[in-house]
Amino acid sequence: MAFKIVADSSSDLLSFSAVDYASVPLTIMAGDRTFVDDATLDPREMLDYLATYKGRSTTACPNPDAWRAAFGDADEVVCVTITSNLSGACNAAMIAREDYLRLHPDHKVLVVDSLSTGPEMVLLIEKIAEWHLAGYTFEAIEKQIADYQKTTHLTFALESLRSLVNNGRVSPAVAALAGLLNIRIVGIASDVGTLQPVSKCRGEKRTQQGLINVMTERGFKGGKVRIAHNNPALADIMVGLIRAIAPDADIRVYNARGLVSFYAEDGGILIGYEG
Ligand code: X90
Repeated sequence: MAFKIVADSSSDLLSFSAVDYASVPLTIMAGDRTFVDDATLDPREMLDYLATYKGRSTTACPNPDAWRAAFGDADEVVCVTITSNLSGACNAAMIAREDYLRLHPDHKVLVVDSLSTGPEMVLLIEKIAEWHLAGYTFEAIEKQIADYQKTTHLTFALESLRSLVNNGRVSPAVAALAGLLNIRIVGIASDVGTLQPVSKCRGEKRTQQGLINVMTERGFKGGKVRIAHNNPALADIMVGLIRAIAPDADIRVYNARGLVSFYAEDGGILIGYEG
C-alpha cells in the first residue's frame, strides 16, 4: 500500500521526511515575471521585486493536472488544500480526485479543505503522517481529521491587506472594517475559512499582545505551534511570549514561501496552533 500526502505550496512545506509527500505549487504573476512557488523560488528576491513593481499582480492555484501528477500512483492519497473560500485549489483537487479514481477505481483519495493556510495546514499534514505511521487506516484518518481540525487555529499579523484586497480575496467592506488598507492588523482564519480581522494594531507591542490574546482566547495552553513569517524579529519575540505561557510548547519557526509571502507581504507572520 503506497500512502502519500500531497499539499499545495501555501503550506510552506516543500518536503517532509516522515512519509511520501509532494508539494504542488501555486503561481504568482507580476508584470513579465512568473514565480512558481516551488523549491527553486527565492521568496526574498520575489518580495524585493514586488516592492519595486507597481503594476497589477495575481496568483493562480494548481490545475487538476498538476494535482493528478502529484498523486503519482499512490493507492492512498490524502490531499490538504488552502481554504476553498479563498482559492480554487480545493476545487481543482476534487476534479483531480475524480479523474484519478476513474483511472484507478481501487485507489483512495481524500481531499481535506484546511479552511486555512500556511502553518495550520502543516499541523494537519503532521497529524495525518503521525496517524499513518501509527498504523491508522485511510478510513480512520478520514474519520478523525475533521475533529482534529476543530482543535487547530490560525492567527496572523499583516502589515496591510493590500495584496489580499487587490486580488479580491478580502472584500473592500471587510478591509474598510479593518480600517485603512495600510494599517497593521491581527486576524484569524474564521470557521468557514475566510479572513476575519480581529484588531488594528498601532505599534509592535500591541501587535504582539494582539496575537497572544487571540491565541489564548481560542484555547491555546500548549501543544504544537508552527510559525511562518517574513519577520524574523517578530517571530523571535512571539516564541518568547508563547514560551512564557507554555514552556513545553512544541514550536517550529520558518520562513514563508512564495504564495504566503505574496499575500502576507514583508513583515507578515502566521501562527498555527493547537487549542
Ligand atoms: O488561488 C489562488 O490564487 C490563491 C489565493 C490565496 C488567497 C489567500 C492567501 C492568504 C495567505 C495571508 C494571511 C492568512 C489569511 C487566512 C485566511 C483563511 C496568507
